[in-house]
Amino acid sequence: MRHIIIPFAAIAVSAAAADMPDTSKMNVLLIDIEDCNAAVWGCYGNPICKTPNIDRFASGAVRFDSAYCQAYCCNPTRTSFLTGLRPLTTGVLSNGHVMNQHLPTGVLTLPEMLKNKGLYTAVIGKLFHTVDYADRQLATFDRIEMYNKPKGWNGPGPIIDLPPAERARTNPPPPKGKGKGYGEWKRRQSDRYGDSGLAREQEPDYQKAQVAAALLKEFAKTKKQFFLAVAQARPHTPLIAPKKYIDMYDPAKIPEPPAPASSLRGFPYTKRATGGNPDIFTKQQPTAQQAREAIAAYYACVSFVDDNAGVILDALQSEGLDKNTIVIFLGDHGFHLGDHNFWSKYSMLEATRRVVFIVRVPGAPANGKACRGFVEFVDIVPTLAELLGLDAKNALEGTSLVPLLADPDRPWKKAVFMVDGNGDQVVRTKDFSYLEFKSGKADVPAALYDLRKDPWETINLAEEPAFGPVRDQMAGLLKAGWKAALPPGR
Ligand SMILES: [Ca+2]
Repeated sequence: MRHIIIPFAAIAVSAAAADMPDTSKMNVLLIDIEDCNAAVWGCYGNPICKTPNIDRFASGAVRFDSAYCQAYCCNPTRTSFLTGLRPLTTGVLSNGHVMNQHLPTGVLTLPEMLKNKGLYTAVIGKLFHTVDYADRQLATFDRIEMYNKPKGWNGPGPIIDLPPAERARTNPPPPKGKGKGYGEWKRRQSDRYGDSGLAREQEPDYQKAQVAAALLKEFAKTKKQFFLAVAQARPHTPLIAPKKYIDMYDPAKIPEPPAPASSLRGFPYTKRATGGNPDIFTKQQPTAQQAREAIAAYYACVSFVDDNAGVILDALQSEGLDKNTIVIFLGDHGFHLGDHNFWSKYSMLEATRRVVFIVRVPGAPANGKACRGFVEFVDIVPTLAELLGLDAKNALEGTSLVPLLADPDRPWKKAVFMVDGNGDQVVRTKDFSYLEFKSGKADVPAALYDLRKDPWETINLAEEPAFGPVRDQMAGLLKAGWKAALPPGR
């Protein structure tokens, strides 16, 4: 079995760690939301979308402005950030890869590491991609709420009685395995946006926040060190939310998406830019009006999630747990909102790579500041391993962020990396992004963007002779991989 690494990390960060409080007995609260464009949050600079709860949380936490996921859909990104390993190591490269059939022998996931350390572990909603893919890992949880239970799990029943999810009752899918009927239902479901037809109290995402508040109340009494993961299904498609959130945004006041098709040169995904998308507008591109309506609906979903996060964070505070709980707020990967004529995910571009990622460690010197250094989701496990003294066992492929929680301005990684299930890869530095396509899904073998002049990645410079040396350099960095981009002295 491979062994770690934590001793090395602990020595290497000792200077910064000296400024950090003793975190070894702290609890961990992870709020993970689905398919979130990082730029929609007020604290990330969005002037329209209203997110007062997370803005307030960020004002007392470290907001990572240059945070990147390692894969662009649920299963590979979650498997990566829950193991501290990159997708090429986990072997989980797409939503179709069953985690327990691909993970190398002996690899632990974060909840298992925390359980081994003696924490009480609880999960509300989705953490791993599906219960079938991670039954062994889910079985280690002390509590599972609002999610399917793995075989053999024998934990306590629901902490509060909730009515069955209205959505499932009012709009049931046809039986799975019926082929076309199910596919068509799924498409229509996913393509919807606007009023969900439900009151906030009927929405499963709000109910998850209620359950979280109840569990936090219990944790305040039992005083056991805990790990609690709470999911939010929005702003994943369908982009539906209670009417009061939809009414917050007037589509007429939503600006046109950037990077329109007319601005693209040497674009890698021309077929997709003119045809259907995954998850929404699946058959054809939206009209300009539909695009504005969908963005407004996305903002409504984000404001809804923000309110739910506020319920959880308020409960943490009112139970007196905020001073002893590490809080991580993240979106599992990004989302296109009409830029490049793209909707949803499944591209190697910035809108899917960049993620919302805010961390509050009580007493950390950098709380209240933004960190602009490159960080990756694969850094989460090394960070918690250092903060809590976990035996991660896995040969971790990220870098503990503890030094940045003490000093967010110190020099850090020079690049971030992402892969997809087809062998396509991207490396992004401060000035350039470089994409290599192996799958045949793209129309070009490579793309190079000068982010200093072209932050929306519209003009592919890969074949420009003047950029030959840059392309060679970026291709070399992509080949050398993450170890060639580590922070100084790591
Ligand atoms: Ca997702």
